[in-house]
Amino acid sequence: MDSVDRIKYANLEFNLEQLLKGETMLRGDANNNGGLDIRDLVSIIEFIVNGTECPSMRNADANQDGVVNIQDLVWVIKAIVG
Ligand SMILES: [Ca+2]
Ligand SMILES: [Ca+2]
Repeated sequence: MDSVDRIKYANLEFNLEQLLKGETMLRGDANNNGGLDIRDLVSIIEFIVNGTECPSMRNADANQDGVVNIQDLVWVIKAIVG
C-alpha cells in the first residue's frame, strides 16, 4: 500500500464513519438505532396506527415496496424471530 492508497483508504473510512453517524441503511430499523428489535415494531405500529413518522421511514419500509404498512411489520417480526 503506497501513500496514495493510504489516503484513499483513510477517506473511505471517514465516509463510512459519516454514514454510520447519520441514517444507517438497515432494512426494518425504523427507529434508526442500528439494530432490529421490538422497538422497531413499536415505531412501525405507531406510524400505521397514529401516522407518527418513524425516525427512519426508509428503513421502516422493510420490504422496500415504497410504502410502510402491515407487510413491513410482518417483515420485521420475521427478521427478529429469525
Ligand atoms: Ca432499531
Ligand atoms: Ca413496505
